[in-house]
Formats: sequence, structure tokens, C-alpha cells
Amino acid sequence: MEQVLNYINGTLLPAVGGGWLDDHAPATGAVHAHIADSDERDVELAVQAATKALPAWKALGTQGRSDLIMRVADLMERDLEALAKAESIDNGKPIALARRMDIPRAISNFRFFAGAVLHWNSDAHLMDDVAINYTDRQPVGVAGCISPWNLPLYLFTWKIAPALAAGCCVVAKPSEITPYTAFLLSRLCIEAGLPPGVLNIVHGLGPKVGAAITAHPGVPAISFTGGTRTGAEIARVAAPMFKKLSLELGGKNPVVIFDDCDFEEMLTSVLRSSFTNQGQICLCSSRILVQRGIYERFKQAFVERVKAMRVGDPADPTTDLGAVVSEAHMTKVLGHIALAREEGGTVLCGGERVLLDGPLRNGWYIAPTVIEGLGPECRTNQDEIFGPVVTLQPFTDDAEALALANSTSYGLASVLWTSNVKRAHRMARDLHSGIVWVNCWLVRDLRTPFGGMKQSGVGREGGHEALRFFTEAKNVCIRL
Ligand code: TXE
Repeated sequence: MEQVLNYINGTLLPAVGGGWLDDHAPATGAVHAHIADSDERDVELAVQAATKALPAWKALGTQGRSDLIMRVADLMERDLEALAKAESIDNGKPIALARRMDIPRAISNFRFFAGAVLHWNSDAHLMDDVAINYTDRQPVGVAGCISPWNLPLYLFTWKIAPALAAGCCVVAKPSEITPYTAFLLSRLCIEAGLPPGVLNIVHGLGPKVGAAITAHPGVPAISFTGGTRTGAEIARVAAPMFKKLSLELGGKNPVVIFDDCDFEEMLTSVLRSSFTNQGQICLCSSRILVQRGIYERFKQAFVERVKAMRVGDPADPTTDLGAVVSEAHMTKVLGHIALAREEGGTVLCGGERVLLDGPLRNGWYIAPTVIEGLGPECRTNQDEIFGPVVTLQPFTDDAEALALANSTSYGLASVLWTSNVKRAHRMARDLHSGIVWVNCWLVRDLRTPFGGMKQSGVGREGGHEALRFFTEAKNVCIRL
């Protein structure tokens, strides 16, 4: 069986403690690899290697670092198909999605930040005849990057690429549920000639490996994407150590549909924003708010289209929804559907596990589910479900739409569908969310600030925001 090894100081290694964890394929439920079950000893080795590598990595300069990061991206592109297959097996997502989105985006993350750092400039503040101030930005040091299972290589690289480009060395931990493509990346880094210790990847459980990275005094910055509860635990440990923190957490995103929208375009997009990756994207819209004038028309058309979606083998390129990521996650999502029924919701379609045949009979599949009849306060419309489950709620006017949209403790991404430009601007301004898409979804420009408000997180990633996070600003004031 394949072994997912740590990548520490340029070498692939088992965990110091010698233990292994199982890596499951959600499509079948079977174990397809064993993962190094690391702990604080492995993290210690990784931090030591990263600290040692730091001076030479900084001294290589922006162009030198950029060239090496580009080389890794080129190798990822060469191996795109193998990476896409691995991601689909490890995560359960449709192969077509991994080919079209996950792996191309992981490659873009490397290329984008390798380019961005070459075009970055610092500020100067001139004080007439008194002095010149300029902002010097040095890498923060060893950066800790902890990523989740929903977009494994995509989000892993979204963190490590800016950190490396900014001149940091990295100790990174992918999710123990989907570690495989990060392991393949470590092999490519060796092939690309990335100097030992510049990137270290430690596999294993969050409370062991993630917690050890968070608590390590030699890691002054932590970039984390994952659940809100884990984010709170990381903040609790890191804040008294005055670490820099970037936390990208959960969401309960609204899509607000006004009756003046382009109906067909909206319908196709809302299907995607509801069920892409089985609804396991922090940007997926899980609360669909529809103006009363088109509520019944939308409901009928939407449910019809959802019923036609194919839940099936992730390896089949025609599959719309693959498996959800784990048995525990499937149980959690099904529990939320049961709760929605208890709360008085009506399940318009889906609502149950899908049992497939043959080798897929033990896989973790859930039918895309649409629920109506629940108000904004119930748990179904408050808790992040993070699966193929959406609710419908009607509204009358802009004020009610806004109140419903802002009625959760999260604030990550909102979508507006309207042809009224003034309304779009007004709503975009007043929505409590870090990202607003108008008449589109998941259109991503990597230069834009990315992140959420309220319980969706702290800080912004993307473009210069990420480069700023991984550097310390120092004002240098020179008397004239
Ligand atoms: O995520 P965790 P889980 C949401 C979603 C999901 C819920 C829980 O609602 O159902 O979170 O998912 C590492 N110190 N999102 O429990 O545990 C862990 O090993 C440091 C939203 O699977 O937060 C993994 O690498 N690290 C989300 C990473 O944290 C720790 C994506 C994320 O896993 C740790 C995923 C600790 N004490 C889930 N404990 C999004 N925002 O996109 C765990 N980890």
C-alpha cells in the first residue's frame, strides 16, 4: 500500500513515532494509502530545517525564488492528469472538477505568486524637507500553513505559494483526510530542486501536528483554513504568543435572487454555487433567498434541475456530484437533514444517502437536497452544513432580503442576482460579507482580497494581502 511520507529537510520520511493512519477513498470507503502519523517531534524537525534554510532562501532573492516556484508549477502542469486523479480518489470529488478547477488553480497559485512578488513595491512617505520614510518588508520567518480537505491541493498551495514567494520557509500540514496530493507535491519539489528545508510537509492529525505547529515558538505566523471551531482553538493558543494569524473559516452564504434577474443564467449558476464539490466549498451558497414574484417559478425549475443531477462514480467524467469526504462528514450532513425535518422543514428533493452498486456500494454519497419552509433563526439556516444541502426562503423587498442575508454569525461570500445596478451597489455595500458576487459566482481574480467577516475569519488572503501577511513591515525614517 502507498505510504504518504513527511517531507522534512528535503527528504521523504516516516513519522518519528513510526505510526500510520488510514487514508480512505470516499468513492468506495476503502483504505487506499497509509499516512505518517506524526507528532510534535516531527514538527520540531521541520521547524529546525525551515529555520536553517531561511537565510539562504532569503539570500536567493526574489527572482531566484520566483524561478524555483515557477519550476514546481511547470512540473505540476506536466503531472496535471495524475494529480487530478489522485485528488479525485482522495477526496471523492468528480475527476472532471479536479481537472478543470483544483489542479489548474493549484498551478495558478504558484505561478501567480511567483509573478506577483516580482511586481511588488513598497511604500514611501515623504515629509517635505524633513525626512523620507520607506517601508521595508522582510519575510516573517518560518510560516505555519494548515489547510483543509475540501479543496486539498488548491488551498494548500494558496497558502504556501505566497509564503515561499515572500521569502518565508514553511512548515505545512494538509488535512489528514486528504493528504495525498500534498505528498505528490513534495516529490515534485524534490525534482524541481527546491533547497532542503524551504518547504516542509508534516502529515498527521490536527490536534497533534496542527496544534504543535500552532504552539511552536519558532513559527511566528499561522495561516489556517478550516472549521470555525478549530480557528478559535488556534487563535486561543497563538494570540498570547502574539503570532500573526490569518484565519479563513466557515460560511453560511446567501444567494439573493431578485425578480428582475436573468432567470436562465441565474438558474444555471445557482445550481453550481449550491452543489459544486458536493457543496463542500466555503464559498458555496447554502441559503437561497428568492423574491416572492418568482419564488414558485424558481422552486419548480430549480428542483427539477437538481433532481436531474447525477450522483455517481467520481472517476466518471459525466458525474455531477461525487462522494462526500468521509463517513463522519456524511453522518454529520445527514444529521443536519434530519434536524431540518424536526424543525418543520419540507424536503423538496434529496434528503438521503445514495447507495451505489458494485465497488461503490460502501461509498459516501448524498443526494442533492433542497429544503423549504424554515425561518432564518432555525439551526438549519444558522449552522454551516458544508454538504449538498440548500434551503429556500422567500422575501418581499430589498430590506427584507438584506435582513435575511445578514442574519447569521458568518460573513464570507454573498451572491446577488439582479439587473438593477443601483440596487446591486446598495446591497453589496450593506451585506456583511468579505466577498460579494453580482450576477456570477466563483469568478476569481487572485489579486483581490479574499476572506470573511464575523465568524468567517480574520484577515485577508490573495494578492498583496497575502504577501503583506507573510512579511513584517518596518518603517525606516531618514532625516533630510
Ligand atoms: O475541519 P478542521 P473539520 C468546516 C465544515 C466542516 C467543519 C469541520 O463545516 O464540517 O469545518 O471540519 C487541522 N490545531 N470546514 O473538522 O478540523 C486539521 O488537521 C491546528 C470549512 O474537518 O478545522 C486540518 O488540517 N490544526 C472549511 C485543518 O485543521 C488543527 C474547510 C482543517 O480541519 C487542529 C473545512 C488544531 N487543534 C471544514 N485541529 C473552509 N473554510 O473551507 C484540526 N486541525
